[in-house]
Amino acid sequence: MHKIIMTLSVIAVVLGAASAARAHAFLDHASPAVGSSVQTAPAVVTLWFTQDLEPAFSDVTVTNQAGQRVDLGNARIAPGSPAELQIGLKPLPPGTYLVSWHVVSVDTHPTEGTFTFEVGGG
Ligand SMILES: [Cu+2]
Repeated sequence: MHKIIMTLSVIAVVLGAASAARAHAFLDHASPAVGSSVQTAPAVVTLWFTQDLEPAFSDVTVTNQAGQRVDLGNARIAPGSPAELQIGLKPLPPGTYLVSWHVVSVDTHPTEGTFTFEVGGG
């Protein structure tokens, strides 16, 4: 019996090491896409990460070229999709917008980054 317990704990350690070695929550893709130019102003920015997020410590803001917030301050993890972060937007005039995100993945590792997208004026 003792031997079985020892074997199980070795397996647990190996599995733990494997999951710790996985990448942290980096941005996988976003909508609007990173660096893209869209003709229609989006109502929401959605970011998909490579790992599930810790909701209490994950946030995103969107600012215009003057540095003013244009998001609605309602960042949230999408229901049923724990690696997906969303935030609503005010009506956006043409311009370039900066998306700044900082998240903590479920493995407790913090990551952050920025990207821009452009709303075209024609
Ligand atoms: Cu990590």
